[in-house]
Amino acid sequence: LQIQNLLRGAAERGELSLHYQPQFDLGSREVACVEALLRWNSAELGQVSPARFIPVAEESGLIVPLGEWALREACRQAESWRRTGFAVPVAVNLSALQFHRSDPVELLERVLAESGLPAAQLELELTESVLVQDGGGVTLERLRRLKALGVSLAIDDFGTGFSSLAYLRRFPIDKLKIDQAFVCDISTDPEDAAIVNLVIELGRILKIRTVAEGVENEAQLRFLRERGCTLAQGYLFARPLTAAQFEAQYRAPR
Ligand code: G
Ligand code: G
Ligand code: NA
Ligand code: MN
Repeated sequence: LQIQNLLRGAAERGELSLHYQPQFDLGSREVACVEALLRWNSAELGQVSPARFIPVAEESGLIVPLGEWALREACRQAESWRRTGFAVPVAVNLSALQFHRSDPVELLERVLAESGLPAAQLELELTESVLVQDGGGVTLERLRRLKALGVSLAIDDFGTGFSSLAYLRRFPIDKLKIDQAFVCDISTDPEDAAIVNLVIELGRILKIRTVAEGVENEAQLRFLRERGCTLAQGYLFARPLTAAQFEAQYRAPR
């Protein structure tokens, strides 16, 4: 409850920020996109881990304004980079509550217009919990309208939720993020290896890009490259970085 009360005013007190973690193309080895991740530096509690405050935000509904803050800030930052010749698509996490409780299409239209960021430079990461609640086709309708705006859609933590394979055919998905729980032991555990293989193969057949999350070592990378995974994200390449760090490391010198 203390966390919840402090979190309520966090944006107004300027305690929120975003960190940026790149995804690398396994073919070209270049940064393909960057995921924006919320950080909270509380005046009272110090740095609070998202693993602690995101669940509180989800339960209390605070994720709606927090998520909106993150979306707005990520679009502002990406547009500021783009205008100065550093165009990198940004991926933003959208919680199921944001998607279902209010109209995400209206929000996206508003934030894109306000920031000036071209929609093609924005990706939304949705968890499987977004897709399972398909109240009479409302989810499909919203996803189609988001796609019509020009944003791309990724399924986050793929394989940990309840999505059925049928969703992949029905919904206009551009990218599958293979959860780090499966990636962790791919080079030693045959069952995890088989699951990751299948997801990569599924992506190839359905023409959906695949991203391995939580890549930490060369053995995992070798496995993913051999199997034709499209992209990788993880500590082996980069930790989540501040905007300044990300720019300093990945912006080509002018
Ligand atoms: O940043 P870290 O990798 O510790 O993130 C922990 C969790 O918090 C992840 O599940 C991540 O998806 C989630 N998360 C981080 N930023 C946001 C955000 O802006 N919105 C939502 N809904 N989840 C976020
Ligand atoms: O739910 P989501 O996938 O958006 O959250 C990503 C989370 O995973 C963040 O908390 C991020 O800090 C963390 N993360 C990113 N790369 C790695 C990694 O290589 N190893 C581990 N253990 N965690 C990672
Ligand atoms: Na993820
Ligand atoms: Mn994510």
